[in-house]
Amino acid sequence: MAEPVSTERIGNVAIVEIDNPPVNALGSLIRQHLEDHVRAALEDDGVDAVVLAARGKHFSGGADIREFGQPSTGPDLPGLIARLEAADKPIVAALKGTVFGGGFELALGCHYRIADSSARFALPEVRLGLLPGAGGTQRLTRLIGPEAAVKLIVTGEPIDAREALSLGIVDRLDDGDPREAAIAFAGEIAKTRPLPRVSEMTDRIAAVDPVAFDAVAERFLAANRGLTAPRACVASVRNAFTRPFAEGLAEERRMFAELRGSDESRAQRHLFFAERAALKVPGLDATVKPRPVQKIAVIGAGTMGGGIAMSLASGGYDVTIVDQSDDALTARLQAIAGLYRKSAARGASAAEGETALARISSTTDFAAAVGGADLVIEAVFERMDLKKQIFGELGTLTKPGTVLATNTSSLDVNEIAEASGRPGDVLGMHFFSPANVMKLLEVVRGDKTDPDALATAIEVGRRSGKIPVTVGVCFGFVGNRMMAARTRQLDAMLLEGASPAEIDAEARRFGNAMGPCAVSDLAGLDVGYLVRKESGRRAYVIDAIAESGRHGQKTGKGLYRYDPGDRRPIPDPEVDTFIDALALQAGVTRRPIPDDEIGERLVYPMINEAARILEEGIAARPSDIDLIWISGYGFPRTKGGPMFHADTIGLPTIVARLDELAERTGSEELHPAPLLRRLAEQGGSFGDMNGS
Ligand code: 3H9
Repeated sequence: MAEPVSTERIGNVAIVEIDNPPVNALGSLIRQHLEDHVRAALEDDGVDAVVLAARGKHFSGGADIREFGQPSTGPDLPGLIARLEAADKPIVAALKGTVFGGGFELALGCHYRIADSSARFALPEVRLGLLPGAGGTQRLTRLIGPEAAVKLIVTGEPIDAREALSLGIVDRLDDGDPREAAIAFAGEIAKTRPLPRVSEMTDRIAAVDPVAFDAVAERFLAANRGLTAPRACVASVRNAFTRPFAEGLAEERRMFAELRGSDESRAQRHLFFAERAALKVPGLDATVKPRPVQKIAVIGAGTMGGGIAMSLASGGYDVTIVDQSDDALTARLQAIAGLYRKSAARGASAAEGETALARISSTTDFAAAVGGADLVIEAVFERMDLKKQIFGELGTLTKPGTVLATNTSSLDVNEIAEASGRPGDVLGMHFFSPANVMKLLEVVRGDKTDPDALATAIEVGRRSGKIPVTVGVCFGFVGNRMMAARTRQLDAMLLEGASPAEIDAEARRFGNAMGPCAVSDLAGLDVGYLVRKESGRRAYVIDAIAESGRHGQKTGKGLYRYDPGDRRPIPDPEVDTFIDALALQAGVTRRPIPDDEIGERLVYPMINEAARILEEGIAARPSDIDLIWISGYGFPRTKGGPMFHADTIGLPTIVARLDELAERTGSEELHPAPLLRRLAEQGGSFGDMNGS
């Protein structure tokens, strides 16, 4: 095995190089080797300057996240960085690719920074529920000033090398090899003194207006309400200009340790790995290559078709929207152009919007559009007969090898696949509304889907900025099937005595932005009603309300009522009276339902359904289910998804409550799934099933 850190001597310059693929994470072993190599170089009388470089594409992705939560060995990163900075010989960082988190902090401890144009800088710790904990908040603030620093630290957004140069993060940009450039530079400045140490810089923090700073910070915090880490980031940047360096550093370290142990950070770290794990699909190894795709036809000019087209265009694909109606196509293209204008007005790049728009065309010529496509995505009404007819035509009109995808949200993909006559090419690509915004893509693998067709859908999703999660065929797949389990409980609770406002209040307390009743009114009660009707299902209360003509916000009345032009839900006594009558008919005596019972019944039945989904192999691992609920259904990120949350509560607690609820309500489906009961009895967890 190659040495994880090595030293090479060129003249009076020592090049200390990290080699820890894939991202040069700074785990304990690397820190120990770095410490040893740098010390040896500094102690060597023949060395006048040191270059700190890294092999591979990336300088460093930061601290090794896998080691968080384990006992720490070797020198800690803040200490190592402090010793580099205190060195009496110049240390020059040679930067390229990812310079993230602890990797960025390491570079800030060097005396000079040279980068090539591939370098991207970020302090993304906030996205893991953390703050930069190796001096990043203190040094970056001193280097570029509090307002620029707080933006980088609270958003976690990367900036490119050019911006880093203009902010003063980088001393020199060189389009050749940054290692070579750093060696040459180190030779030039080897004898120059004093050494610039960021911790000693005071220019940018000398005359800060704290009121102006708070105003800027508040803007960034507004988008992160309810999260702890962003507030800690702001507090720490503030320390950088209000307290001495050593105090600010100690406080940063204290906050970092506290956040690292929090459920909020554990949940976000889990999601980081969940996103990567979801791309590893069982049965799809690295030898399976996606089919080449450039031209994509989207069938259906509805809102969904338009949103899908926008996502694909931003991924660089040429998209043709096909519909029978010229008017529908014209209206959809206008709507799409309007959405791009709106996002440009909100700060997105207008040029990128125009480029994406130019990639979208439309036609009523079905045969021509699908005949030239490498991938076809059908996004028409949720009706099996219609979908089968379309796939029958696609089977003959498309080229061999064209991947055929249906955007169905619940229908049997195997049945649709058979209708095409070439089921190996067929799968589901279930986008979520609004499809240009929502990250989730459920990729539905049919029984006969070819591995390379599956790899194609995953790749197209990934390039289009989605989080593709592969699932198997069943009614509603993973997300909507669990949602249906929740809706059945919601409906039962409405009948038994809970009001929509009580249910929604409990969901908001849990961390949802909106409660499920308000969401149903927003989406339209008729939508769920029609889906259930098509599949022979019924929600006793909600469907009766929909049938009474109350369809939600669009009719001014649903589970709530709405004042004209106002989207705020207002509790409606008419709804109570309506449900009272339904309960009477059903022989149910209504009762107040305690808040904690409402909370449990909104979440535990979903967890139970998820356990059945895992038993059936519809989802490959619990973390895939978490990803689906976080990226497609607004499950609070800080809870890490339903399966992670289940582990946090403790499976025995959930099983005991489900047993009680099943007993009291007589509901068969509330009996704990065998997998859930088994895990609870054996002291296991869903996390164990993720294999990490
Ligand atoms: C930190 O630095 C704390 C400090 O402030 C203070 C410390 C005291 N650790 O994403 P990819 C793995 S917190 C461990 O597919 P890409 C990843 O899981 C850290 N593993 O590649 C995957 O493994 P696998 C702050 C990591 O090229 C493989 O590398 N830093 C780490 O698309 C490839 O990853 C961050 O938050 C890590 N830090 O993107 C950066 N990073 O093959 C997090 C990656 O087994 N990382 N892995 O699935 C990223 O944003 C992206 O991974 C990166 C590369 C841009 C680096």
